[in-house]
Amino acid sequence: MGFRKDFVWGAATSAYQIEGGAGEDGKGMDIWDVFCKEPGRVYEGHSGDVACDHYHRYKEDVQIMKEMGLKAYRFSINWSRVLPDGTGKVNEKGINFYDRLVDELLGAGIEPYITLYHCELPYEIYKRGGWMNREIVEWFGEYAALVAERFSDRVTHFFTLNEPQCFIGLGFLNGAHAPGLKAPLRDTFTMAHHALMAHGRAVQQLRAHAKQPVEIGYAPTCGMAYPETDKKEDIEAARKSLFAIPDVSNWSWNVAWWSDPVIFGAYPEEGMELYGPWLPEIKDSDMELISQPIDIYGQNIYNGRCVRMGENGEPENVSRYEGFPKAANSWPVTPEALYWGPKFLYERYKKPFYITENGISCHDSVSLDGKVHDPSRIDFLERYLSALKSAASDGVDIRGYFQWSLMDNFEWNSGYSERFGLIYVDYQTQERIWKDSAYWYRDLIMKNGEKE
Ligand code: IFM
Repeated sequence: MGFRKDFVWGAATSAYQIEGGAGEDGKGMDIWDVFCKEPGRVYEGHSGDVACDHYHRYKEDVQIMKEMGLKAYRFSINWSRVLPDGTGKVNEKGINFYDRLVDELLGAGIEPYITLYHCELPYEIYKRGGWMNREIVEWFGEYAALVAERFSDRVTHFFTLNEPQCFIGLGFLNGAHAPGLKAPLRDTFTMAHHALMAHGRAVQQLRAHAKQPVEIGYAPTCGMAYPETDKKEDIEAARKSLFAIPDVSNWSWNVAWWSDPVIFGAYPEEGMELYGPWLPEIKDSDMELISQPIDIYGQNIYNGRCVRMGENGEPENVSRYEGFPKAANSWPVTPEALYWGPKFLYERYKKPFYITENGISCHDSVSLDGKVHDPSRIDFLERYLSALKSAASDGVDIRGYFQWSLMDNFEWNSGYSERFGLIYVDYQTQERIWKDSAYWYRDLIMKNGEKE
C-alpha cells in the first residue's frame, strides 16, 4: 500500500512570512506590520518588511518548486493586500500579484492551494474590533467571495483558517504574537466563536462564487497524542487525551473545541461545561453556519505527547527521557505523531485528510563547501513520512502532505532566528541555496514516497 498514486506532494508558506513588499502597490497594513514595529515584540526587532522578497522573486521561487518536483504549493493570500481596509475597495495591484503567482504555478505544473487566513488580519479590521466584532463574519465572507471570484477559474483548493489555536491563543491569550494582547478569557472565547463563524461564512461564499467545483478545507493545529505501547488501553488513553478539553488557562491549545463544531455542528459537551462561565451566547444558527460541509480536512502536525493509561483509568503523560531528540527551537521530535494524529483525526472526523504543515527548525548554515547540510531535517522527514505512510497503509485516506516550509522565512516573534526551510535563504543577498533535504525531498517525490 503506502501513498496513493495521485498523492499530493507539496510545500507550504504564508504571505507575511515570505512576501515582503510591505506597503507596496497599495497594500494595507496588517497587524504584523504594526506589531513588528513595537519594541521588544520580535527577536532583535526583525520584521516581514522584506522577508524573502518573494513579492519580487516569485518567479525564481516557482522555478525552484518546479525543479523540486512539487505537485502542489500551499500559500496564503494577505487579506490586506487585496482589500487594504479589509472590506470595500479592492486593490487591483494586490490581486494582480496573486494572479501572476497562480499563473506561474500552473505554468510550472504545480497546483495552487490557497489559504485565506494565516495570521494576516488587516489593521483596519483590527481597529474596528477585529475578531471581537461579530461583523468580521461578513467581512471575512466578503473577502472569501472576492478570492473565489478572482481565482477559482484556475484554483480549485482552498483552506479557510490556518491554526486558529495560534492566532487566538498566541495573539490574544499569551500575547506572544500580533496583536500581542492578553485579553480577558471571555473575549478570547468570543473571538474564537466569531473566527469559527467566519470560517463557515467563507465556506458558503467560496462555494457561491466558485467558477467550477472546488474543494474546501480547514487547517487547524495542535500537539498530537500517541500511545506508549500498542496495548488497547494505551491507545484508548492517547485517543482520549487528544480530544480532551484542557484547563481554561490554556484553553486554545485544543483539538475538539476547534474541530468538532466545524464537522459536527456542536462544541464538545465537556468544554461547554468547563468553559461555560466565559462563553458568549451561542445560537443554533451560529452552529449551522460553522458546520457548513467541508470537503477536506487539513491538520498541521509537528509533534505529540506520549500517553498511557494510568492506574486510575485516566490517560497520563509519559515523561520524556533525558536527552530526548529535539529541534533547534526545542520542539520534541516525535514521528509517532504523524501516524497516530491522522489515524485518530480521520477516525473521528472521517474526511479526506491532508497534512497541511509539518517540518523542523534546524541550525542551518552554509558550509565551507558552499552547501547547506541538514542531516537532522532529512532524518526528521524520513521518520515522519514513514509514519504517515503507515497510517495511509492502515486505511487513513491521506491525500497530501505539505512540508513546512518551502524556504526559510520570518518565524513570527522569533524573527529570522529559526530556519524551517528546505531552501536556505541568505537574507543579506536573498540568494536561495538548496539544502541537502531539498534534494532528498525531490528524490522522494520522484519515487512517490518509496525508498527505492
Ligand atoms: O511558521 C509557522 C507557521 O506560520 C504556522 N505553523 C507553525 C510554523 C512553525 O512555527
